[in-house]
Amino acid sequence: MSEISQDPTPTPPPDLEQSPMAEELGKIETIDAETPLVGIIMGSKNDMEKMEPAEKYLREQGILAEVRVMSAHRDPELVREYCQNARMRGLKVIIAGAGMSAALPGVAAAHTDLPVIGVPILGKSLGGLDALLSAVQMPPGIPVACVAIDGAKNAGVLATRIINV
Ligand code: RP5
Repeated sequence: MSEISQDPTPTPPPDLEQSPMAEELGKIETIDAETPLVGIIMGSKNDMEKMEPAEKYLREQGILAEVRVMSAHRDPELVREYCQNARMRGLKVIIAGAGMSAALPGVAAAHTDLPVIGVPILGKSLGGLDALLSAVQMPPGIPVACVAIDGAKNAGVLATRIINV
């Protein structure tokens, strides 16, 4: 039977500043500093140019945003998963832009309790009213804060104000 050796002198606690754990904590802080606070989503890559002013304004304020294309009707599962995980991932606001019968802002709001800002995008017909009404006329309990048609810059401004409350 082998003997278990016992060291009678207890090991002194490691200096936290120098410990591997301190190094890891340092890394986590670095990652946190780079976590996007705003998710900018849009129904089509063709919406990108119209949505760019939101990202630009946020960048000018030093607020990191991530930009994703996902359609409420073409990628419903992706939209659900993204919005359900948004708070856990550290996002504070979702900006959702879409044209035509723009379901994306409302669907996003249905899957998260974060503030959702809708950007109705001018399509080829109805002067953008289709998208405006789809975003703005949400039933009670599932709010979308809707900016003007093609009003992406204001979505960035509003998101900044929400974050700075
Ligand atoms: C919406 O339908 C998109 O947000 C876009 O504005 C509109 C047309 O989509 P594409 O045919 O340009 O992909 O889903």
